[in-house]
Amino acid sequence: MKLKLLGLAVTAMVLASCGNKDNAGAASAEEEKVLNVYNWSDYIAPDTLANFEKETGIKVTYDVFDSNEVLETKLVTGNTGYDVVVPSLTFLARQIQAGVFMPLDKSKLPNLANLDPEIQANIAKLDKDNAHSVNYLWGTTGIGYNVKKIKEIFGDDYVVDSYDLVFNPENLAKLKSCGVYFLDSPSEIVPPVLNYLGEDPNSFDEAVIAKAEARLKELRPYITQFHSSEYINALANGDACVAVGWSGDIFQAATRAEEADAGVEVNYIIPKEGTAVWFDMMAIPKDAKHPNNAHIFINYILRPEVSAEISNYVAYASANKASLAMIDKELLDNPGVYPTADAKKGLFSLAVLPPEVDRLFNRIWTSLKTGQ
Ligand code: N2P
Repeated sequence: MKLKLLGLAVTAMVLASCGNKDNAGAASAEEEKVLNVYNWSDYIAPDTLANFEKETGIKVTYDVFDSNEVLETKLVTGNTGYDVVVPSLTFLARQIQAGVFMPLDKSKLPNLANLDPEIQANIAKLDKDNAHSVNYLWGTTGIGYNVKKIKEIFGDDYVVDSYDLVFNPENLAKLKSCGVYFLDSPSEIVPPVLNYLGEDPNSFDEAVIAKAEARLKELRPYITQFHSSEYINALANGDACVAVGWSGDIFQAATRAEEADAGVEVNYIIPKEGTAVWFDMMAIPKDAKHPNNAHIFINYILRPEVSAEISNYVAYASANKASLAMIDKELLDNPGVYPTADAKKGLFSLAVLPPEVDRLFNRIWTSLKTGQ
């Protein structure tokens, strides 16, 4: 017991001296020059990490995931070995409550000043004082489709502007043979289905959620694949003619299709009924081994030119106001990336799910996928 107390006292002293400016250099020198980052797949520019390593001498190990559920399972177990992770804001909110993250040391993040104050204020509703997280990019969930295939099946005059294309079983049945992808995540699909059915997308009422489940069961025979990243290539090479997926991923599919020059044209729309908007947040797990390097990395990403380069490459929207002048005009003018004021009215954030609703979502998903 005594030893333990002594240990605590020593730790407290070391921590106190780390907070002292004169010792900041020494403290970081003690940290090994490595950084472990866990980010979404297809979510960074090709040379971002190499440039960071060259400038800082910090070697980055970069792993990827494609759903909040996968990331959360790891975070809750702890000991992830990661120094920076990127959950969506509504997931981050309940992870903060679970004590998963350390508060950021804002004195190490001068580039926070580059962020859009309006978006920061919105984020602060779930991460008080923006204490634990920094926006990486944001986007929407919507419909990606093969322009020619949809015309072939529904006629030249058919306009894709509604979730009716994918959430109405009669329509989806016609698409099965050309490939239908849905995101493999209940939290991404159940709320838009509820919203399409005229219900509150964020209802916690079991009877209301059951309506989404019933509709998904009707749609199930026509969904050829549940996956949250493979739809990019599937759309680009013509293996899928429709996907419920994320804005930037679908624009990346459009770019890949164009580069392949094999006659595939891909487009993305925000359905007129409204859909989910989400914010992906960089945060540092409490047990991170390289928190100082993590701050250096987050501050690097916050540079206007670095942020713009990533945003231009992955086609997601940036909350970095100072970077907007460097974002390609084509992207800024694309209503699928930066929604119009009108489209914004229909966007909803996802709710922070209480554990029982979270369990219900997962049960629905398992039963949907296994057919039991
Ligand atoms: C990138 C996925 C975008 C993040 N492939 C979805 N929150």
